[in-house]
Amino acid sequence: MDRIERLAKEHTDLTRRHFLKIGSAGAAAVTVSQLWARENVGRPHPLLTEAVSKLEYLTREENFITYGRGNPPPHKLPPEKLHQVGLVRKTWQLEVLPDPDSNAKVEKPFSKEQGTALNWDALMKLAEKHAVRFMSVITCTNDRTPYGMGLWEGVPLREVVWLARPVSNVRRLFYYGYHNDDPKQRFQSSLPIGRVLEDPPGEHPIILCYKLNNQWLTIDRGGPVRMIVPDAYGNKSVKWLQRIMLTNDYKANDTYALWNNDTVSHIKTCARFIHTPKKIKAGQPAPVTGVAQVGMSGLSKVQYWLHPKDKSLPKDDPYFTNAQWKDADILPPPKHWGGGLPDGKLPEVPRQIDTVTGKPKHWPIRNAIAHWATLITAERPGKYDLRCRTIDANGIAQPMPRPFHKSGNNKIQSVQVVVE
Ligand SMILES: Nc1nc2c(c(=O)[nH]1)N[C@H]1C(S)=C(S)[C@@H](COP(=O)(O)O)O[C@H]1N2
Ligand SMILES: [Mo]
Repeated sequence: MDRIERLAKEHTDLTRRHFLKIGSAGAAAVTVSQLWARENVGRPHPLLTEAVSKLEYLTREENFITYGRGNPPPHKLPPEKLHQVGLVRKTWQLEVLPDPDSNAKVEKPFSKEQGTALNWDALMKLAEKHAVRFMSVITCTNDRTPYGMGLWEGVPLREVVWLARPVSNVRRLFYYGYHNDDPKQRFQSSLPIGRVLEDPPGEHPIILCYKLNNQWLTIDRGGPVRMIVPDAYGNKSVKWLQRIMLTNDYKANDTYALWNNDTVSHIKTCARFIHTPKKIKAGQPAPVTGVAQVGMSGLSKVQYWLHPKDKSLPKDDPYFTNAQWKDADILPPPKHWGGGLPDGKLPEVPRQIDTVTGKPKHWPIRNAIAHWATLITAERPGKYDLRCRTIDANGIAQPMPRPFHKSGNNKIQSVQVVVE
């Protein structure tokens, strides 16, 4: 057995034992994001151990962490209201207009007033020709935890932008969703037009997204249609999308910018624990699992460091660059992709999955996640701090010195392990 196989077996054994202990008390599936959410509020959950065997690469829709501002937030509106305000497929409309506060010129705007807004059928018509699918992670700039790892489907935004015939004075676009017709409740994001019109090699287009994990986008996820910006933090991926403005304004007029965030920050590479043992026996190996977020700088290694609490920490080395880090194993692509896909099988994802072999073209996938695992051992009883970090594809330790957490939360995580 190689190391990964042994680990997989260990996890199964561990899970089985745990199952026997808890009986059928709570066999609900727990996902990575839920575990993290619990940990964030300081309540580790007894199902943690069980969850290890339930790790799924793609997050099920219902297990995403949901964000949506508004009073009430759009996903809490009753069904009749959703119908009335264009938040069901039948009544949804998208406007693409020149910004009235700038001199942008657009020849064929999609406008409700002129009866030319883009509706669901028109979007589906575009989808027949232009639909793309890709896997990417949603993470909030301000949170340590990915909100969910999705397989998204949509029409590249540029297809609709070109149909609106922009002719001059367009440098950026900004966009927002339904907000109870109250400007104060509007959640807006913006993009440079250049990023919309083309993609760096290996990067995916920004899409008008209507499916997650091969199912229509639910209202919680921002349906019928949301923006998905695959290389940005979640705030660019506006939900309940209804209006896009083409503008000559050169500033990032994002709602998130007003809240002191760096809105053009790319996703950061970082590692987090999923399962760590509270207590282990001296000299005996114990399994640890985690997840790595693969950001703009890629991922080459996940590392961990077990440090006795009674030994002092190195001075003037807040990122522990001189510590005795050891390599963990980055898990290979899953056979079962999870996410509620039937049998865990992916539909065609030609951008990321080789259509002949059915395997990812690159691994790990950028702007996505990778699970990792390792066995830890300690000879001497006592209390230890277990930490994890990543080495990016440029060979640089992440987090690198970066006190600016408003550009994306990225810290070395530390948990306690007792050795008996
Ligand atoms: N309309 C709207 N879209 C929104 C938001 C919002 O408050 N309103 N929050 C954004 C932020 S800050 C994040 S992190 C993501 C979260 O996406 P999720 O709810 O699908 O996890 O949604 C983004 N899209
Ligand atoms: Mo966010």
